Amino acid sequence: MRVERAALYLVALPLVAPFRTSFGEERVRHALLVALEADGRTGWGECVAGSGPWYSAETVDTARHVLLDFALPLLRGKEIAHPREVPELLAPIRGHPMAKAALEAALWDLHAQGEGKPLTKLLGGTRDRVAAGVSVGIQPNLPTLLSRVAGYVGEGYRRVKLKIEPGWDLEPVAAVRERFPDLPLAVDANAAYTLDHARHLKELDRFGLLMVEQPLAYDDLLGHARLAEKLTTPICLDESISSPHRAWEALELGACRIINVKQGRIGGLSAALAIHALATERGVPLWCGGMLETGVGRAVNVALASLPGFTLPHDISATDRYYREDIALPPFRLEDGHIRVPHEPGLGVAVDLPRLHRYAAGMWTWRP
Ligand code: NPQ
Ligand code: MG
Repeated sequence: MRVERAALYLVALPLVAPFRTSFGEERVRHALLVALEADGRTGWGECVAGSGPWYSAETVDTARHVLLDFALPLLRGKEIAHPREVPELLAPIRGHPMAKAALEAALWDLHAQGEGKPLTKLLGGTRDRVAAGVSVGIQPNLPTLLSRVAGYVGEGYRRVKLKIEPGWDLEPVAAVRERFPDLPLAVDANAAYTLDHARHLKELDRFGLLMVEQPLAYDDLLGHARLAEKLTTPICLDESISSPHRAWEALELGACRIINVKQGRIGGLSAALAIHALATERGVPLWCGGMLETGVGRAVNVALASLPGFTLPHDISATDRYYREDIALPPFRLEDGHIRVPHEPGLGVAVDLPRLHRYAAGMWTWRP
């Protein structure tokens, strides 16, 4: 296939409730969508960058700039036989994994449509449904937290992840653990602590948590390795794992025992497949993280989570956990605590163009 035209859409989708993490609060998800045209078909990809450089250095605006001015031009005139060729084509661009991943996803969608197969099949998926977990933001108080968690547990979510930060950690975890003694429970600090907090973080060990996710800085693999020696709770890395090579380094150093895989953070599905191969070889459990994706990115995550090495419940929730109205249809629903893996050719979701335009905050086109 050869890219004949590209369109980028910035959408502003209101969240059903504010989502607060240690790095800030979001009420509206600004998402950058990429549509590529080839052979009379349209392939879709979603860039997971946020509106500001808080979770990672990239933003929707840096990603748009890199896509339009550098990444798409590298594809000009190129006949692409398989989306796994994309990382090499984009290799001249240093960094910007979120921009690259969006482009690669759109090419996987095009390729899957061309083959008449669902994305799960092309990736090597072996499951027809994936276990749904839910990520619960920092709440104003404990009663609100408990009622939110009770709501999600009642809906059937298989695992709850609490966002923590200094001042909102041991108390909320203790309260949730007391009310739900058997609930699979995890915490995610989004890099809010330092090694000086090691003794404090050690207190988490008594709650039987599945993992503590990204307690320290995004660029501190060695610090995580030191902390891991002190904790019995497994450390899972998210922000720190920016590539398959970094995953290898983290495992070699003992910086984590679990990896949160986000294809959008590590440069695309090919990189996710590489981490899957590495983790399978080493017996390291994986799960698929979430970035408040629209249906486009959610469909990519669901397909990836269907691979055999993704053995822990994911941050893949039903569409209605985040959005009342999504720009892609049909919405993903919770069925017995799981999300069904689409079996239609391509991503298995269709972008609703009237809705896309209704929520659009910007649109750009590119031709070779
Ligand atoms: C995480 N996601 O695992 C991320 C953090 C996150 C579901 O907890 C805009 C852009 C909003 C990026 C909210 C979940 C975001 C964002 C949360 C990333 O660390
Ligand atoms: Mg995280």
